[in-house]
Amino acid sequence: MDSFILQDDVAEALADGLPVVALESTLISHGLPAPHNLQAAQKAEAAIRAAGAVPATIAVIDGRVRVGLSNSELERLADTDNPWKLSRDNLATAIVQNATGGTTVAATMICSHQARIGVFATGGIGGVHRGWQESLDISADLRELARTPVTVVCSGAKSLLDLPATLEYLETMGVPVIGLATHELPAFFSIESGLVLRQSASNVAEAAAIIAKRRTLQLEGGEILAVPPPAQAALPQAQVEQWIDSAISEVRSVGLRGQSVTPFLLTRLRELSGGRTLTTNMALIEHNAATAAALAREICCV
Ligand code: PSU
Ligand code: MN
Repeated sequence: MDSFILQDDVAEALADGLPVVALESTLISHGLPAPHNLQAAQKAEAAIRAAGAVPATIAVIDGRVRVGLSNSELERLADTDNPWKLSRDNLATAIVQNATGGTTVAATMICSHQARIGVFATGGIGGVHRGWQESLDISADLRELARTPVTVVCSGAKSLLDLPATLEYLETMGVPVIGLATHELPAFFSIESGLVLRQSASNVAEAAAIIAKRRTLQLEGGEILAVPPPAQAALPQAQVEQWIDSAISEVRSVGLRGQSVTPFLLTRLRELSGGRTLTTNMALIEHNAATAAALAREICCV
């Protein structure tokens, strides 16, 4: 039994050299509350199709890596109780144990690369957590970006994280963070972060040229194309920081630790913002998907 399955339309597009964009699925399994998780996934796929590329959402369903999900498989993942959150460390175990789960940025990059898909869209990558000095919580996404040649189109890393430390870590690992028509790292919900990027591309054509040059030079690893959230949906950073500060002090007073901290913070941010962070999250996922499709078209046509 083959444990790595390409959906027909994805396989055909790849065989014909047509543009394909991978999508992660942890945002379905863990990142967004129902029914918004399924909606975000469907909207991202539709945005990629509308921009002239083929979407390939990646997940593990019943122990099989699926590159390209049917709508019923998307629903299946969204409905699964206790789905696995898959990264480099537990991907093989999930396959052997017939598990179902969402792939993080790290696992999606691994599967995309195996399927020969070079462009991948998501909301935000994992990163260095605030308080990393004590917890050592640094997402495996960062190490994956340093080793696997896939371009991740995203709005930076979630502002819950320690963004300056995340940027330092990426620079140390030699991962380019390329701002798309911006010289500032977006802070996920916000256009601004106050963090200056070392490089930017004026448009997707220039980004495609930079990526092609990196492959020619055989520089290992992938890159981040950092896309600010669309202006009409973006939230001011100062406002988001206030919500984060109060949510973090609640975490301390409740005494939460470990894996449960981030889901708690995300839920509280949604509540404190009256649902605005959720609206912004959905909008930027869709926008990044469309941008990734434009990039994939540039790459497949040069
Ligand atoms: N950023 C978000 N929402 C998410 C994630 C990141 O705004 O759901 C997910 C991504 O799939 C990312 C993962 O790859 O969280 C990182 O998890 P960890 O920090 O455990 O590596
Ligand atoms: Mn982590």
